[in-house]
Amino acid sequence: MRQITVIEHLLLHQRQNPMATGQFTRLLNELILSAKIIGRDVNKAGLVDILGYTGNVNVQGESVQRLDEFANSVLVHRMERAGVLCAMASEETADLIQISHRFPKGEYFLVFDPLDGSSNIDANVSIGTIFSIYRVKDGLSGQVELHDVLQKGAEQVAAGYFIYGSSTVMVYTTGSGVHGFTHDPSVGEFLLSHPDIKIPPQGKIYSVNEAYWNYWDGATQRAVGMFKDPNSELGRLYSLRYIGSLVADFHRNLLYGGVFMYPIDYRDPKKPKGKLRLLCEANPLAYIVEQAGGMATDGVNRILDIEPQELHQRTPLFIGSTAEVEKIREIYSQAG
Ligand code: AHM
Ligand code: MG
Repeated sequence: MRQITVIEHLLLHQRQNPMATGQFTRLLNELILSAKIIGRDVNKAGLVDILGYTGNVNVQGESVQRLDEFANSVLVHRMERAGVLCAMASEETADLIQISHRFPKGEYFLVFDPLDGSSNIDANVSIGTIFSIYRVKDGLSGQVELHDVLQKGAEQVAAGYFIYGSSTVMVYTTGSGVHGFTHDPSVGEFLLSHPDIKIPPQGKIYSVNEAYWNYWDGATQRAVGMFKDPNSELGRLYSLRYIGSLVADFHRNLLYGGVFMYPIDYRDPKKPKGKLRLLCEANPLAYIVEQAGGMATDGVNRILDIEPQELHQRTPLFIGSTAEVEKIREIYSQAG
């Protein structure tokens, strides 16, 4: 069987795909290489103890970074040198990451969560890197300001994630469907394994941290309650699946159908909009789910229509199959 790599796939779809420019291909190549490096270190995370590393210093006297810091530094280092970005933003960094004057700049703005779900690393749970790409005005030079690059999610030109699990998988969209590629270590390439992914219109899975039940408002409790009631309008009893690693929960629901929820809760008054971040988590997954035929909302608004005000803005998130997300939106709209 003919095996197709990500870049071949991008170029094959060149005619329909205006994203297959040299700059964009370069950007994607650099992201893929970064993910291979991150994936390699994720896979050997458990060996750190066996090899006798202590504290933060390894046997060579080099400091051993936490994996999320490592992932962040790999991405910043590689992407800064790619010559295709005007700026970057990372979940790990408070401000915009400027491209040094030593490197050429390009027309893209990259946002990423370098290692989402990293608190799960020690238990061998799947974790992931999420990315979101925007094109910005030409000719941005010098210091890039937030207002130069902040755009709503609907303006994304590409988005995707790498999931480091039983195998490493890359899922991405450039606006013409969602495609998945599995890393084949024997050839060192991501090969097309999930062409044109479509999320089932209704699933059987709901994913939410139900321990926060007492901290939810009535509408959220009603929305979640619906999945435990086989007589609800959705007409079936659901299964609860919650890994606590966004990429892993999202990826499973994308393939099997269902809904992932991270609603507002009132545990922490400092987080009145939930935990997840609009730019590096909600927007890229919302773009993917819509391209796969699903939906993403904050309960009221389409995620991709939210105008971002700040880099690390948080948002409630309901994302997945249309039947469930529509129903949740209905419940919130009735609650006013
Ligand atoms: P992180 O970016 O600090 O890793 O946090 C994000 C993670 C997501 O992967 C996951 O969906 C969520 O936090 C789980 O949160 P909770 O433990 O509150 O259920
Ligand atoms: Mg995260």
